[in-house]
Parts: sequence; structure tokens; C-alpha cells
Amino acid sequence: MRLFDSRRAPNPRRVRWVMAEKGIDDIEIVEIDVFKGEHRTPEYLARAGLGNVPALELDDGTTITESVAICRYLESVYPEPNLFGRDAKETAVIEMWARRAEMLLATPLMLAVRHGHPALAALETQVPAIAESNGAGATRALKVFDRRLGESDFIAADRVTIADILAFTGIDFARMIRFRLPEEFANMARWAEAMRARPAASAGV
Ligand SMILES: N[C@@H](CCC(=O)N[C@@H](CS)C(=O)NCC(=O)O)C(=O)O
Repeated sequence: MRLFDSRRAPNPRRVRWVMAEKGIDDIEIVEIDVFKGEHRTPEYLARAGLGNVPALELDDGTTITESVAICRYLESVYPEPNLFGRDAKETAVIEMWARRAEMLLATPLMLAVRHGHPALAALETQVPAIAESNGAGATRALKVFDRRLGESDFIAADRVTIADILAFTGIDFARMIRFRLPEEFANMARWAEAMRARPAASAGV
């Protein structure tokens, strides 16, 4: 298998994080420089169907894009440690928090960076109001996660799951625009420190 990756980009980092948690070391990494447009070449578009990273090419030539779909595929092939749930209830609770993490934190923060950081002007027609409203929306959503992390060490279960990986990589990417967890969110700060201390945090960055 080959993973089309891009260092420092948040969506590929999710996949690299999952690979590291699972000890997967038999996937070839192909570095794509998005600032040089390597994800928009006819060859890449023919393979991936979209000008996005990450993309996972399987040995039979099938290419999977969408970072969470790639992570789910890896979970099926390398089931341990479990990141997506072991039974119906746990799987649904993890999915609920994963979707919240993506929709309320990771996507808005990604938009705040894309529309707010000068380096991303190479990839995006930037609209400052989009950066501002998405940054503010993500900040408001932190309350929900902080409350949850007051009851539980991790977001969706008693261990790290895909929900933590989506939330943390989204928040960490926003450091590019100096986004910081407000001090009032002490539970999130404790959790973020625990996430940053995991060996998988340095994978692909
Ligand atoms: N929903 C997709 C998003 C993929 C995506 O937006 N990737 C970014 C890098 S984090 C990208 O390829 N950007 C290149 C561009 O926008 O031109 C996923 O989860 O994989």
C-alpha cells in the first residue's frame, strides 16, 4: 500500500496518527507538496479523483480518499488497538463524538487557518470573515468538549479513539493562527497535554 501524505497538513496527520497508534509500518509514504501543486497534477487526479491529500492506494490499485474512511479501512485490517468501538453502543458513541469533533472543531478550525494564514493564500481565495466566524464557532464549541472531558479522560471512551485524534489534530493545526485553548477549559488542557505526550503525536509532522 502507498499513502499519499503531506507533512504538516491536518487530514493526512489523522492517518499517520492512526498508523502510529497501531504500529503500522508497512505502508509506503509518498510525500506530496501541496504548495507545488503536486496534488493537482493529471496523474494525481486520475489516481485520487480529487485534488486532496491523504489518499491511500491499495495493492489492487483501489484508491481511498477521505481521511476518516482511510482510518476505518486501517482499523479493519489492523484491528488493535481499537479506535472505532468494540460493540454497537461504543461504536455509536465514538461515531457521535467523532462527528462532533470534525464538524464543530476540526472543520471550522481548518477553515479559520485556510482563510486566515498568509501561507494558505496559495491554496485558497481568502475571505477574512470566514476565518473569523469559523474561529469563533470552534471556540464556542470547546465548552461541550471541556464538559465531557470533566467526566472522562478521553472524549468518547476510556481510551484514545478516533474522536480524540480528530479533535486534537484540528486544534493543533490551528496553532498556525495562534489559536490557543482558553484557560477556563482546564479539562481540555489536561487532555491536550496527554494527547501531545503520546508517541503518535509526532507521526507525520
Ligand atoms: N475531507 C477530506 C479533506 C482533505 C483535505 O482537505 N486535505 C487538504 C490537506 S489537509 C488538501 O489536500 N488541501 C489541498 C488543497 O486544498 O488544495 C479528508 O478528510 O481527507
